[in-house]
Amino acid sequence: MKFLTSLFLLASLIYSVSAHSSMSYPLPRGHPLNPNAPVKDYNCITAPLNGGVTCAPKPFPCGGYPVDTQFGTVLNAGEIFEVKFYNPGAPNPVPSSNQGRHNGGLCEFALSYDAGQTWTKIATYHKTCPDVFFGWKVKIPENAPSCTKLGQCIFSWSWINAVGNRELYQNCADVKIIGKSTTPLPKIDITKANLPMFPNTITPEGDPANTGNAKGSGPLASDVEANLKPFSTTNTQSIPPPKKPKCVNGAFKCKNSKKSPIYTICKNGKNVTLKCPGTLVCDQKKKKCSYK
Ligand SMILES: *[C@@H]1O[C@H](CO)[C@@H](O)[C@H](O)[C@H]1NC(C)=O
Ligand SMILES: [Cu+2]
Repeated sequence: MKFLTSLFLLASLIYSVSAHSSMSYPLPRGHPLNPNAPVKDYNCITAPLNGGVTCAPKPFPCGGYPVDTQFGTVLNAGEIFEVKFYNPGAPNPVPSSNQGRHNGGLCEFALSYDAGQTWTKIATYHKTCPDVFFGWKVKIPENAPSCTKLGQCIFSWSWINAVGNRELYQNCADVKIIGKSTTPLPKIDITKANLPMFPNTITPEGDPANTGNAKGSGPLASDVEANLKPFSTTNTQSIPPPKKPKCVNGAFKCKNSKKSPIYTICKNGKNVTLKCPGTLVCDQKKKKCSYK
């Protein structure tokens, strides 16, 4: 929570407005505008998991909101879309730019196929995120498999604010994923910090020119570029580097067929190039150095 003036504190006690933004596309669990949300959280959907002035702490993952009654969003493998944010307002769901940016910070977008137990981070925005005045491009990996079991398939936005109390925010959308691959995505965990259950403290870099509710400078071009790259090439950790074939220890090979002293011999799986001592030359038939 930002440090509030007494007037604003009074206003926020009356309306219980949390002055941050929430993810509004895809619409997350608990969101006042989500027609499939069994519980609509007008007051605290925008609050951090840590809780705040008028909001109780919310559990990780996803704030503990009930699963939607049906999928509201279908995403296709390889699809590029823009995540949107705003404050849904309270008590009426009037969109508001009362976004309490805390100078932005670190936004991560991730998929879960197991109800939020494990994650595959698919996009990262540094410094300037979130911001209701911009769209934030994300690509569903082209090799994402399908996910069709309601409650298991989650698109998550998590945010660690740059300025203010150390907090972790998360909204989770129930999304159906249509893919072609049958191989699970590699696990790439989201940044977990600033909560009693994740006690490490992280203060990411922010966007000093854009505080409070002001329009920030938008997504960094370098982040957009990185986020739209083919997923498999940006995540080399998931693909083991091709292993060099090892040679058979002791394998002996003369460099030239004609009386050269140069030969290679395999030691510990590697070819080592050596020279026969003195006037000896390499003899392929005998597999050793010998007299001419
Ligand atoms: C070692 O040398 C042999 C003979 O020249 C070659 O066939 C093999 O591919 C080499 N192996 C490696 C691991 O460099
Ligand atoms: Cu705040």
